[in-house]
Amino acid sequence: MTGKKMLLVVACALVDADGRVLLSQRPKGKKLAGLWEFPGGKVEPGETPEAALIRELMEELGVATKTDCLAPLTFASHSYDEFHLLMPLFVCRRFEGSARGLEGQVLKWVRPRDMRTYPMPPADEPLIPYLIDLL
Ligand code: 9L3
Ligand code: MG
Repeated sequence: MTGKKMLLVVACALVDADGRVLLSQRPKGKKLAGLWEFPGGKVEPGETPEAALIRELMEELGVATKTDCLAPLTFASHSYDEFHLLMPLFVCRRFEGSARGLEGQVLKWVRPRDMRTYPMPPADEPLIPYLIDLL
């Protein structure tokens, strides 16, 4: 028992034709600023994880995708001071539009084996080996 609130956040490994995955740098002023994360965000009440992710990808990156194009890969379970984060990671290889940092964030397409050189939030880092295995 931690007594912490559980926070459900969905994240995506967006994969390009070369097997690179999109990382998004958290902007200044936000929590964990400067760290490179898998794009995504909080699941709102009444939303499915897939719907939340489709919404976030459009809001943050201007990328359109569909539930059929989201494959569950693994998840993160990580305790922050204020809450416990549960974060499913989906893989998406089929999407429309070229990703842009619509919230001012810097984007980078990175091979999973090169991700160690990008400082990540502690929840995201343990997900890298699953992407190395997959891609
Ligand atoms: N978070 C961690 N890794 C990620 C994402 C998308 C989110 N790949 C954490 C950071 C915040 C919380 O989840 O503590 C909520 O995310 P946001 O709404 O601040 O982006
Ligand atoms: Mg977000």
